[in-house]
Amino acid sequence: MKKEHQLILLPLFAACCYGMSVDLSRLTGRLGKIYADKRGGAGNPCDREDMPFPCQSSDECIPLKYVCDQSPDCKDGYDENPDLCKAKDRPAFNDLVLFLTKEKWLMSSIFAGKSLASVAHGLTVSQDVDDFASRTGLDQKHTGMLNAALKAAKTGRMKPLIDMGMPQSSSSENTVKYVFGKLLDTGFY
Ligand SMILES: [Ca+2]
Repeated sequence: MKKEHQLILLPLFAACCYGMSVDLSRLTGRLGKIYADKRGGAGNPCDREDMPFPCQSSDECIPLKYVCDQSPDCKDGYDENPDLCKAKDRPAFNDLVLFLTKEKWLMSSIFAGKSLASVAHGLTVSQDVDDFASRTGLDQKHTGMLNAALKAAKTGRMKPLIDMGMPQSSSSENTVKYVFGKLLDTGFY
């Protein structure tokens, strides 16, 4: 992959989490999955280096710079899909799975009863908390907890998070602040 494409793909499909270095092979794997999901095959069907992004319901391929530039370039408009464009600024799905695995207290408190994959996917693509609650079926009580947790991270007062089970360690606090900060910066709360 050309270096210029790597530079564009980094912000588009991944965000580095809690000090992990960005692993391009992992990104490529993720792209492969996205492409496979989209067209039912394996790998990226767009083999021209200057037009590597596949539209969803046609054989069109477009340059990455046209993805999420607020102007539809694919006939089906997939390049401006709200989920896709939200995900480009969010931590990557795989990074969120690692985060939720490490911060188990989140899964047993706020996201109790939900699957790791559905929470990670919801956090990646949802426009905001209400959209997330609707996608994942989070009930009112737990949606309230999620709002309270995001508010706590926003104000920097971590007590509500500790009450929800967050370990009192700088490692957990920094990790949660980083990931929640990414959500706050992208309109999730
Ligand atoms: Ca576009």
